[in-house]
Amino acid sequence: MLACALCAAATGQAETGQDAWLRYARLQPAAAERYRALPATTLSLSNTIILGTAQAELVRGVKGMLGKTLRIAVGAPTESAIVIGTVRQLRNIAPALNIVEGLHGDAFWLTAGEVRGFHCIIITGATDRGVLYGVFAFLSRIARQENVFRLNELQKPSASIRWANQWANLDGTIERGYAGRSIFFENGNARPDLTRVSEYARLLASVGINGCSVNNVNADPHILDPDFIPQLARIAEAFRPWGVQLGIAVDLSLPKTGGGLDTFDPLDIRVANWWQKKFDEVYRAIPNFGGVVVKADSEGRLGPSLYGRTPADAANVIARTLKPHGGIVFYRAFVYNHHLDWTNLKNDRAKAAYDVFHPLDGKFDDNVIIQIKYGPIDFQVREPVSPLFGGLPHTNTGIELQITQEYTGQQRHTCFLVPMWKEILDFDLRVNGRSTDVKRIVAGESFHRPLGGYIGVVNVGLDQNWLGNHLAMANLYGFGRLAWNPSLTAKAIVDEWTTLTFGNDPVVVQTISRIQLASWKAYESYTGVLGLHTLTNILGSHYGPAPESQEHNGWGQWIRADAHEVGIDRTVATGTGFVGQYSSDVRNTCESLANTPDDLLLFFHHVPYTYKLHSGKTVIQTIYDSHYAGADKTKQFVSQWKTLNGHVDDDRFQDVLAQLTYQSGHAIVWRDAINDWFHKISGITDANGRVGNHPHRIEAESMELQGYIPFDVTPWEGASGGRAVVCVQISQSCIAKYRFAGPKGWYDIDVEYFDQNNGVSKYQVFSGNQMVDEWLADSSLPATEPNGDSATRRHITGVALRPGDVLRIEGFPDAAEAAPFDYVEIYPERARP
Ligand code: GCW
Repeated sequence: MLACALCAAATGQAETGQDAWLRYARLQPAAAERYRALPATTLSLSNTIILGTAQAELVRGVKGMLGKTLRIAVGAPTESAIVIGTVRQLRNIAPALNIVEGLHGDAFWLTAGEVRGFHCIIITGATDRGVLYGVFAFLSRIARQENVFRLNELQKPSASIRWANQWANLDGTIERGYAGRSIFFENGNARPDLTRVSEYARLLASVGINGCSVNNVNADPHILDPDFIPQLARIAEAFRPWGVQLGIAVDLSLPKTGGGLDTFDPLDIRVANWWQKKFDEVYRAIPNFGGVVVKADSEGRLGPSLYGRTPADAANVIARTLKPHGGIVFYRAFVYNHHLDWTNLKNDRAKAAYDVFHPLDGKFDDNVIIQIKYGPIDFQVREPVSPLFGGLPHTNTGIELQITQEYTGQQRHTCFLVPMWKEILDFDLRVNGRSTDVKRIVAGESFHRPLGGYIGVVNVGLDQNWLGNHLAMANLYGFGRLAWNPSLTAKAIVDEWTTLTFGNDPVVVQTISRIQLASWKAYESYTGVLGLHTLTNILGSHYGPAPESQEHNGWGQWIRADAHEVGIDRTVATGTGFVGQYSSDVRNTCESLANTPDDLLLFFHHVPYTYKLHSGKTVIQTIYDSHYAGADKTKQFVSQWKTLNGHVDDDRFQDVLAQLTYQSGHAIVWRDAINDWFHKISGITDANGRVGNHPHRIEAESMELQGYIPFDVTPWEGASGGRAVVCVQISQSCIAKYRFAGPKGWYDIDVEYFDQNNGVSKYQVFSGNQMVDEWLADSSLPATEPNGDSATRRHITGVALRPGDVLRIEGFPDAAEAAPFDYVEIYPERARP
């Protein structure tokens, strides 16, 4: 790997992450030697557009990894070759070949055999797309230094639907996107240059994703304007060589709001005709158009309920216009009332999807898929499986997973979600007392449905590495791999991804896998445990800690924490009755306090803080301890990553180091905010004496201030002691001083400051007259105020201090950012708290 890093450096190629897991990095000579017998030619049995892509990819991959340029041929072999083509074409040219059974849909088969008397490697599938997937699998094997000569590998996707959703707005912004602007749109139009769209389609295809809906589900009415449809056609063209079908999200009120009708009642014949005409127009421009995603009666979007109609009425009217063209309607089950009365203890947002959709089971046309978020709330760090998966045996269903880390750290935190998705997919809903795990339901197997599958909300952006964090790309890779084969283990997936992304060095693979596999539980530990959701600011950024925001509003993400108890009683016996939406087997587990697993306890039950878990610890002590353990874990991620210095290229080494370092600082912000909040509300002290007790901490407001003034942070738990200091002196700097009283020695100093997105303040730290550090608060965190979103930690190592030394922080405000900071921690080297 070191050699590789050097050769990248020698050719001046920076490792930007743009090629993600398709880097095709040159193998070491000894490894490359194993592929010496590879045929020198690649022969395609036909010259269709997708086979052309597949062949070019094969050439590109082999060139990158082995440094050899394959000869390109089309037609019949005249020498030994890597043959690519569909089964039908293969049968024509090699009738004697014994072709494996079961090649349907997107399946592929990698094998070797005689074609016209020449020994060939064969990559085949029922369709061109299957062949393309086979080529990617073949190249992945070489990248991972596996055998490619004695293959007999048949691979079939678990489900036919494997889609990405992008929440891109036509103005170029992305709802819940964390990696720059949209690759699709800018200024109300499709981008003139769609190169990144083609590259994205390549990434999607390489993990078997076959469809992509490109615009925000909060859909812009202009998406179906007559002059926009040709622009969509350009995007579809960029997708087509990679076998990715285009989809769009539509707003159901369109016939009225943009279509000249006085209604959008789905049962009005004029409305049906309007949709028909619209989609005929779409299919004329885009013959392989894949389908539409619908968000209705949800978070302010209009829907059929306005006319007393059901989601089935609405879905079917569009489905019928798409049906002759093979298109699909993805109707989202994310339908709920966000003005719930929080004072009514029987109200429960978690019940909404099942209440709305279960009575409609069997009423949806067969080209409709109900797109169900994995849990009953909304992409939280932990939720139980949505009971709706078990409640629609006569309806097609798909599971909606979120790759963009809206509630799981927004790619500023590493949080590898495959282990969580696997727990969901493996969960057995025991419908009618039979084994019915989620992965078999969405595959259409359990209830014998014709369609079903996986939808991942991705939200890649123009940032070179697509998601803004190199390690986050494992989630996109993992989503595709799981949709293809949900039985793969999280470890197998992450090992594959790491090898392809960072190379074969076992130290690299082990270290990165370790970090990734521990990251979801770590994130859960310092954000919200025991099924409390991610205790973030749900009224704004969905990023930093703000537990209070869950309560006392209509959004229904309540945790019902009071002075004595916490959690929601969702039982049938005494609570909201949500538990009754599950089969009796699952009900028996969750209805009973004793049987409910600890990690979902507070999702299902309202208990005293002193309630003892299966672990033997009380609820409150578990909250305290987990937040410490989670934050500590992120500190280990940093030291583990540091061991890879020299083992991975310097560009990505530094990028990831900066990201993990930031994360380990923000994890402390989370830890303290949540613990302080529970401490205050419960009045129960931490048995281990840490909560509210920070021996190395000097609050900014207690320092000697020149120009700086104390500031009450909102919500209070976003700052230590609820207060920070701000510098409100126009065009001047402010100073905070502290006289050090500890013993002489080497110290590390952490400065907890706030990095808002509405200014670039400068900070300087002096010991006596000597500056020991300076930096700019120039990141783009989602905050315009000092709070738990903007709180950031600067770590300064190796400062020599003597008793009486004066430590001085000088802050230079900029624009609306008043060089705010919260506290300083001074601690002996290696004793980081
Ligand atoms: O969680 C919420 C997000 C919204 C999103 C919505 C949805 C697109 O905060 O930004 O809207 O889910 O899934 O429709």
